[in-house]
Amino acid sequence: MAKINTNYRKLQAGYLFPEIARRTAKFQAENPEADIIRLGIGDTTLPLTESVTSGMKAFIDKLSDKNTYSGYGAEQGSQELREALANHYQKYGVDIETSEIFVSDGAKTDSSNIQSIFADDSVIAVQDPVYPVYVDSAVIGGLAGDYADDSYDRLVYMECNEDNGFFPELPKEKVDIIYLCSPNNPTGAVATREQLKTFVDYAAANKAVIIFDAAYAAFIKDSSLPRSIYEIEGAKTCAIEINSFSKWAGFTGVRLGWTIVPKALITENSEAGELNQVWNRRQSTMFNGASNIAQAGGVAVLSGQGQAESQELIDYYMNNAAVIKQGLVEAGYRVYGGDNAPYVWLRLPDGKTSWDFFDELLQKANIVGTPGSGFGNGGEGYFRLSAFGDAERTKEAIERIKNRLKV
Ligand code: PGU
Repeated sequence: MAKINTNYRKLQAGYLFPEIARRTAKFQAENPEADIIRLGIGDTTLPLTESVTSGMKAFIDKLSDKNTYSGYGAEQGSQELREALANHYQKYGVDIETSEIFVSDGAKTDSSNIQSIFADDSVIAVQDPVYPVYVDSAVIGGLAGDYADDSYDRLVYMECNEDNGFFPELPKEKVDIIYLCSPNNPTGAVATREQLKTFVDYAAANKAVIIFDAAYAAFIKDSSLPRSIYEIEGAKTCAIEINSFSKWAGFTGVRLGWTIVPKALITENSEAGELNQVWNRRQSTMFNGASNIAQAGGVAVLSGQGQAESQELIDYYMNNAAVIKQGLVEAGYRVYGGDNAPYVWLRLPDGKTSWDFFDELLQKANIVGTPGSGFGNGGEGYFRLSAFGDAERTKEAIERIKNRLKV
């Protein structure tokens, strides 16, 4: 007799973004004349750059010819892309071997799947608020325990709030896996070298592993801030890094990311090299490699011209972030993030819940944003606006907020 995985019943709600889409569609159906501006999901809106489309088209030409056609590629990704990525890390003074890089179809899948290479009694620590994928994946995999009193009893929540600059204190207890996301989704905070060093030291001392989600690394403008956790001494023994072409180069629909599992990484019961082999085994068994067309696009992003063009995309979005931040300050809100991250995180006036504000913003200004509580209890009373929209529409949205939702 088949039985379902009852862990799914422990999930608290539908996945956040489909829920927002559902509420927005309902509002639009009831108000067909409303001109809705979407600053909710962090989804890119600018087209792929010239170097990326030519790189992908050239690859499609190869696929169209019997002599140059290729089928399944290496599960770990093409050697060309892995080499280009290894070279990219050299810019930050970080030496990564190609065999430590695993190309994937994006950071979301990797940040979830990576949990399967750790013991099923692992204690996971997450920032609160947090990208919900880490928590929900732990729930589905049976690592989160039961939900009671607004939290899962086997997870350790590391509070990120105005008082600690949205970077957590070290866990008081011994934990095994620590998710850190910097630049942070949703708060837009970026960890300094000193802040990351405290976590690397903790992880090394406790033989814990940090899962470092750097999906927004390309948005860091301040050169004193680390773009990779491997810029921190000792991190290769205790950190896995996950990254993506999604936000960097507009690949949210193309799908391409990568994960670094250093050979030096160790755990309480494994020697250097074993985790790298185990992730390789997992990917070879359960993943057939990222699309070869997408990988050709990734190689193009990493070319000189490709990087310069991607930087233009980022500058465009970061200009939106500045417009959002400035406008919200003028409207009387306390705002965070937006300087080295494509998200602006605003504190709502006392007593207003995140979903109240979601409805108010939609009804009064026809703007879609993301309620902070969708990222966990620590996000209640906050709201996220995404800088990935069209520049003119973003300006229009901010004018509406200034006129209709002033604090
Ligand atoms: N990691 C973080 C921290 C993210 O915020 C996102 C996307 C991803 C990974 C996903 O990267 P991919 O490489 O494209 O898989 N967060 C967006 C989109 C929502 C979602 O469900 O991923 C957001 O609005 O938070």
